[in-house]
Amino acid sequence: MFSLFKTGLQKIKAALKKTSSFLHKNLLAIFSKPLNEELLDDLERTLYEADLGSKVVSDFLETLKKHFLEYGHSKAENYLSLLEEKAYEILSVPPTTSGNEPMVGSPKLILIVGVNGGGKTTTLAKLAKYYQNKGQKIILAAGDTFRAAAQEQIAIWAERLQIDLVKGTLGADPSSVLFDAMAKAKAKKYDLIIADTAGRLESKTDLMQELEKIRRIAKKQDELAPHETFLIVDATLGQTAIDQTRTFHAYTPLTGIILTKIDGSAKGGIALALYREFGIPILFLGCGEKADDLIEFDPKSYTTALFSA
Ligand SMILES: Nc1nc2c(ncn2[C@@H]2O[C@H](COP(=O)(O)OP(=O)(O)OP(=O)(O)O)[C@@H](O)[C@H]2O)c(=O)[nH]1
Ligand SMILES: [Mg+2]
Repeated sequence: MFSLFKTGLQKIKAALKKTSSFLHKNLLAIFSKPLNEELLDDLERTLYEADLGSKVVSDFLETLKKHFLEYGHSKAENYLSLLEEKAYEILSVPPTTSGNEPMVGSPKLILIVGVNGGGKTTTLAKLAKYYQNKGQKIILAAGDTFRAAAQEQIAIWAERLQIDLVKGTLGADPSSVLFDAMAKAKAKKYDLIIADTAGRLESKTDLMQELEKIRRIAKKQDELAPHETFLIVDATLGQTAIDQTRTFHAYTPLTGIILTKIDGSAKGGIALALYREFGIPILFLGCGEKADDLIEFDPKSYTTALFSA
């Protein structure tokens, strides 16, 4: 029967279309000839352009060379399958952090962090809807007290999704907003607090240290908090995402990464690059501006989509 609802694989294929078209077209052209040094250079360039990152690129090159030495020239399709298998193998290595564990203890706090304009507030709304659909009682904490518009933006989402919100006042300490939200969540038996934070450049030490303070204050309410810290990364940034992740992880241990704007990007390989580098679970992909534009990250669907035509 014709279905209006896309399956997970269809959604991820659509979201990764730009990246997979780019990879497929270039890799097929390269693999149609017997491998030689010049083609390996072209191959390396193509893989870098899809933002797979240096570690994944060398994993891929090694896999191909090994196959070539053992079996000689193969059909292009075989090479593509080899890369797909290798990508899946990379994503199958156990993560180094927990990441989106089933809700234990309550209320649970998810802290949303990332650089300016990466999609934090929009993703927070998408997550709120996602967990709401799973039957969780949710409260949002408007921890971006830096921009006036930020409070309004989260209030609009809360209203639209019919989810409770603890607002802050402009210029207030974001920790205090979080503290109030956690107190309310405990008293009123919420399952989950999702806390927004202001955008911060990873190079601004004082702002990064503010994250440490936010964590300290959260621990006054619950020593296990924040139970999750999700870094929101704009996929269109490419390799900059690696540096961002490294710095954020150093100031506030991350338990998960959500890649946004994957819909407009030919740099969808960054998910693989990030996982290879840090082992922090990639949890979701953001693929648009609406509350439903959130795809649960599944390594199998991702690798299939990445190497599909
Ligand atoms: N195409 C697309 N746009 C997105 C996605 N996620 C967020 N956006 C858009 O990106 C812009 C910034 O999103 P915000 O959620 O305000 O980003 P932010 O990180 O909260 O920004 P600051 O609070 O200013 O640091 C908005 O126009 C969003 O609609 C996505 O997955 N795909
Ligand atoms: Mg925001």
